[in-house]
Amino acid sequence: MSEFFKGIGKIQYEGPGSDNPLAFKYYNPEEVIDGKTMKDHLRFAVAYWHTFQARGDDPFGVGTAIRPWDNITDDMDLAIAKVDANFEFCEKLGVPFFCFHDRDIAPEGRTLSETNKRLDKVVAKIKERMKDSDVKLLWGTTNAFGHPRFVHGAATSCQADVFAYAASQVKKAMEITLELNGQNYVFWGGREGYETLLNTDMKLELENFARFLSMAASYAKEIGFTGQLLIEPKPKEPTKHQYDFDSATVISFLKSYGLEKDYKLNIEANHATLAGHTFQHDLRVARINNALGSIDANQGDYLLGWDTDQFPTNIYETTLAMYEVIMAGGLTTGGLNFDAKVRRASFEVDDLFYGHISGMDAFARGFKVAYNLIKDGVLENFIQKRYESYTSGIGLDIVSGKVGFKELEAYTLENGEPKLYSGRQELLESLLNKYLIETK
Ligand code: XUL
Ligand code: CO
Repeated sequence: MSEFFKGIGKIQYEGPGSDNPLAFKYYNPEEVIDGKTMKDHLRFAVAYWHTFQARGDDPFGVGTAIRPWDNITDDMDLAIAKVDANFEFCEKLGVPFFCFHDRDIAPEGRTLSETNKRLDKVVAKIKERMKDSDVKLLWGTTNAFGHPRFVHGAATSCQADVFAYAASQVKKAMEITLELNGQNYVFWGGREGYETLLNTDMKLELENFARFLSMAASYAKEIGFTGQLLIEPKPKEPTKHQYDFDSATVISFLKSYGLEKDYKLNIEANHATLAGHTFQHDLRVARINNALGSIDANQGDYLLGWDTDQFPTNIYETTLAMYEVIMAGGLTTGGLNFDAKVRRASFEVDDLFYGHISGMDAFARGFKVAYNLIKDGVLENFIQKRYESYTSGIGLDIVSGKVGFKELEAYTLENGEPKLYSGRQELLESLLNKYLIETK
């Protein structure tokens, strides 16, 4: 087996003092915090599509990437070689998981059965590599948005035969995810939305979408897939309006169609910001609804209106994200998947390593800061005090459903104008900064 990333060895933890660009400064995989290693808390994953498929092309120019597999011309040989590249890359970085779309690992054939045979070949190769590797599959998914047949959507297509095609594709992708012991299965509705309502039966599309997800959940049970099913919200791009707009919309959709027991959410930072929320907001909405499943770890550019999928480096945001994760009880079957790509001008292989190392360090640091904030009760104690009035007297009567408008009017007439207290935002922000700067 040939080595693809020559000259790059296993990435080691060297600590904050290190200036070695190919070493971790904050991510110490074996460090135990609260009884668990950092590796187990953070559960990083490499995204196959960005790392092994993306070429750096954009609407204005062709790909710029220079990759060690560029000389392989046969597309199946290339698919097999990329499996080796994936395992070598994950092992060198010490990343325990990877994630893929069916079409990332094997190119489509002329028919569905030829395509499925190609998938089987690559899956056999992945299984063989898994035998003597610790690298596992975090989640599998289906690319039901790239091929022209999905021009009007997949589960929400106006054509029933396209709905059927998408179902066949998800069926197979679920089977291979199970075969590879994948811990979750993700649905991201890349074309499940609309360009114009002038030609759209929105009610039927939403109902069909729910039917599709219900069939998927039944099939998962039928084949014994016990992993978590996840929906990844995104408000727009590629469609003008995507049905899985944000956490709140997806949770309400799931509840409307009785699917909330079968699905949780995969929250992506840059999707939350495209929806006009912070990353923390969408994670919080998921957390309080017991729907936080997994995370696509990246960041956007606040000056750009599209999904730039950059490696996460903003420690303020990784801290607040990990705050929600810890408060939710950890990632359980989920992980931090780097749905992130190097910039077009970062076309060398080293850049793939730099991107992942900086993302892993940013989340490791964010995790520690968040852990300390929670351990010291910095925000939670304040929040508890802020809402204290609901724990006794009239507040307790409100939350326990003992009073209605008449009793509340009587209370107000008797007690008069409420005394108000400061929200102390600036104080809390300065405390957060203190933890960001001083956490060891
Ligand atoms: C697209 C996106 C996808 C999903 C998986 O914006 O995030 O790559 O994560 O289909
Ligand atoms: Co994503």
